Order: sequence, then structure tokens, then C-alpha cells
Amino acid sequence: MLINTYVIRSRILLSKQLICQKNKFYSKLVEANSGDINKIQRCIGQPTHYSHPHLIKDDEITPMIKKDEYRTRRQNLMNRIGEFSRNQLNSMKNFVVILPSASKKYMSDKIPYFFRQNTEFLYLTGCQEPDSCLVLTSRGSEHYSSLLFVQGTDVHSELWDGPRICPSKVEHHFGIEKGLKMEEFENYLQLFLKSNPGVVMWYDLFSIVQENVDNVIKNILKVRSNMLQSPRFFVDQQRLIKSPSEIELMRKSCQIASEAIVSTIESSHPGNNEYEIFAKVDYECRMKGAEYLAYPPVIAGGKRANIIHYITNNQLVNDDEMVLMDVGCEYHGYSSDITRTWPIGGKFTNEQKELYQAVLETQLQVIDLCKNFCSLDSLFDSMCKILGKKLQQIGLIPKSISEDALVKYAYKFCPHHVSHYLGMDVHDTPSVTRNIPVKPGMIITIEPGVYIPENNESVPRNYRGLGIRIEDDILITENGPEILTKYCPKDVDDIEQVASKQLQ
Ligand SMILES: [Mn+2]
Repeated sequence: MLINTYVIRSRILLSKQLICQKNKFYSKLVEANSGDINKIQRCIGQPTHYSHPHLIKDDEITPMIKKDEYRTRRQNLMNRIGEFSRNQLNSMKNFVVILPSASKKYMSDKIPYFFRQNTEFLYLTGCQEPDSCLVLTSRGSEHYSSLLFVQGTDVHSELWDGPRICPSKVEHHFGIEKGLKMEEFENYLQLFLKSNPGVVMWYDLFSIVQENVDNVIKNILKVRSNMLQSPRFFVDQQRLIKSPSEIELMRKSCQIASEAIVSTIESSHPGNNEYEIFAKVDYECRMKGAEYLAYPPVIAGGKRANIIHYITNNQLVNDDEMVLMDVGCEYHGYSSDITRTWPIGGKFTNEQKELYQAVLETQLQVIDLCKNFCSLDSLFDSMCKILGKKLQQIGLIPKSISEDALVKYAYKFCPHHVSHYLGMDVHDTPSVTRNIPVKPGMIITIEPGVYIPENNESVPRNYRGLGIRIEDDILITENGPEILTKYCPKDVDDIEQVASKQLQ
């Protein structure tokens, strides 16, 4: 076929022009965009709406938590401390709250550990920068000032570790009034203390979060006699009651871990090494969006379940053994904490089933007791009584003994508490006592267990070496307990079904 060459030539010319125009347009577009991107990247050391629009909405600082919520948290903390100062310290004077961020830590020469932000600092700022410090100052009125000290930009460090925020962008990104360079921290504090004599400093001297900040405070205390108080209790009090967005994050964290555990139990089989089970649950959690596991998991086959914090996870699991797996994940700063125990071969032995049933029934009854809003300590007392009676029925505890003796016996079989608060940290808000009534908005674990060491000759041989724990995460609501880990099966039949899924 013949083709008119003129047409072809003119088409080529036309398309060349078009390409040229297009190129100019694109290069301008790229220039404009890269300018913006460079600007943004130069200023921020963590995901934002601009860099991670799939993760963070435009009014959020971290996923699902808005700038306003962080602002309210700081305001509430200042109100609580202000009220305490007036009522308990009889101090109408100004005060300053100093909350350091975590430091970068190294496992060996220039090799960093994965960074995890100090929880209190993260709770009040949403900021993921290491070696920073939040300073809140009150001048006796309702108004308080917020300052964030950051390391600031540095070409060499940023080449290795990625972008850092410029102090000038702190207000825009975190809603904190002012950003300053960390190197100005000591001077600022000295000046503030000088112009506000007798000011109370709220800083926790007993847990060193960042050595740099700690040294500054200690140096100041050598020459000044300012009163020092720890803000920890007040931050913990606040963190104890979860906000609606925190509850949603916890729901998701619990759902991810639950589903990961189901897949892991399904794929487990006799002859597995514990580390294979570890790898599977870790993989599943991350694939579902969790950043990492919330703590080193316990994957304990057979008698190793009796070592409460067994994290070696390097032994083979035999056919007739159970696996006790205590694992949770961290999802955008919120931790789940679940334990399941299952027969690796898909079917419990009679003794395993009998003990499992005792632990499960105890757990269900203790969860139900949450509707009475009793304290964690009183849940523990109830757990000992309920479990003790069940072990009496099985014949592992003598029948005719006093209630006191029964509780002591049960405690021998379950030597840990039945509950702790849960949230951003696995053992959340540890400065809050466990003898206060639970309230709506709190999240707690319920985790009874039975552990029978191999050398316990007071029980029949077939029970020796068994270890079982069942743990769920519970949100306290006005209408009673809500099990956030409900997607993780635990009934005998369900567990056997899941455990034998790939063995059939
Ligand atoms: Mn726990």
C-alpha cells in the first residue's frame, strides 16, 4: 500500500511540535511539584497528609487523630496539673511541664534499633521526631503556652536518616505554638526559671527518657531549688480513658491481631518450630497494616508454656502438644494483646481439654463480671475463686479447704494477675492503681491461665507440663464489656476446627 509522504512528514512535524509542547508543560509541572515536594520533604520527618494521603486526612497529625484532639489533650493535662497545683500544692504560681521524646538508640556501631517514640510525648504531640522535647508553660491563667524543641534540619544527618522538621514548621504541622531548636532548650529553661522564680517544674526525674534533657534538668537543680513533680500520673490518668478515635484504632489493632492469629493457627502443624509460628504471625500482622508486633511474642510449645515470658521460640512442637501463643500488634501507636492455646495436632487430649475448658469458663465469667465496673484487683480475686473451684472439680486442688486456702492454691496454678490496662502501651498507664473501679472508655485484658510444671508431683501425671492461657482485650462500655478480640475463636470446638484446618 502506498502512503502520501507529505502527509506523513507533516504528521511527524506536528507530533514533534506536540511532544515539544507537552514536554515543556510536563517539565513545568514536575518543576512546580518537585518544588513543593522538596519543601515538604525538607520539613517533615514523618507521614503527613501530603506524603501519605492514603493514611492521613488533611486535619490529622497521625492516622485517625486530628490536630484538635492533640491540642485538647495538652489543654486537659494543663488543666489537671493546674487544678492539682491550686488544691494540693497551694501554689497559684506558674508551672512548666517538660516531656522529652525518645532518643535514637544504637545496637552497635552506627546501627540503629528501630525507633519507637516515647508514648507520653507521642500522646501529647503526635510527633515522631527523636531527641525532641515538649515544653508547656502556664502563667497562672487558663491560657498556657506550648513549645516544641526539635533537632532542626541538618544536611549530613538528613542524608543518612531522612528529613527532619524545621522549627518554623512546627506550628503548621503540629498545632504547637512555637518550634525552637533543641540546642536552645537549656537557655530557654534557664531564662524561664529566672523570670518566674519559685516555678514548679513538672518533670519525671525517675525515668530517663532522653539523657540530654535529663542532664539539663539535673544541672538546673544543682543551683536552683525549684519544686519538682512528676507529670506521669496525670498523663496516665488521661490516657486511661480512650477517646472515640483511640477506640477505633484499638478495634483495628485487635482485629488485625485476631485475624493474624487465626491464619497462624490454621497453618500450624506438628513438627513446626516455634520460630516458624512466630514468623507467620508477624508476617500476617504486618500484611494487614500493623507496623510491628507490640512485644516479643511468646510462642511456647508443650511444657515451655510454663515459662510465663518464654520468648526464645526455638523449639520443635510435637504431635500431642499444645502451643501457647501470646502475641499482639501495634497499629499506628495502639497495641493489642491476645493469648490463644491450641493443640498443634488439631485435637485436645482429655486432660488438655479438661484444663482448657476450666480456663475458658473462668475467663468468660470474669469478662462477665466487668459489667459490675469492679476493679482489676477484685477481678483477680474473683478469678482465683472461680478457677480454684474448677480445679477442685478436676481434682487438682483438695476439696475440703477454706476459701482463703482455695485462693492461695489457685494463685499457685496462675501466678500472674488476670488483667492490666491496655492502649498505646501493652502494660498501659502503669502508674494507675488496679484497685479503682473500671469506667467506660477503659480497655483492659482478661487473661486467666493454668500452669503445671513438669515436676509438680501433686497432680496426676497426664496434667504435668501443661500450660494454658486465654487472653482477650475488653472495652468497658456503659452497656457492659465489649470484646474487641472477638474475631479470634476460643471455644474448644472452634479452636479444634481452626487448628485442624490444613491437617485434614
Ligand atoms: Mn496481657
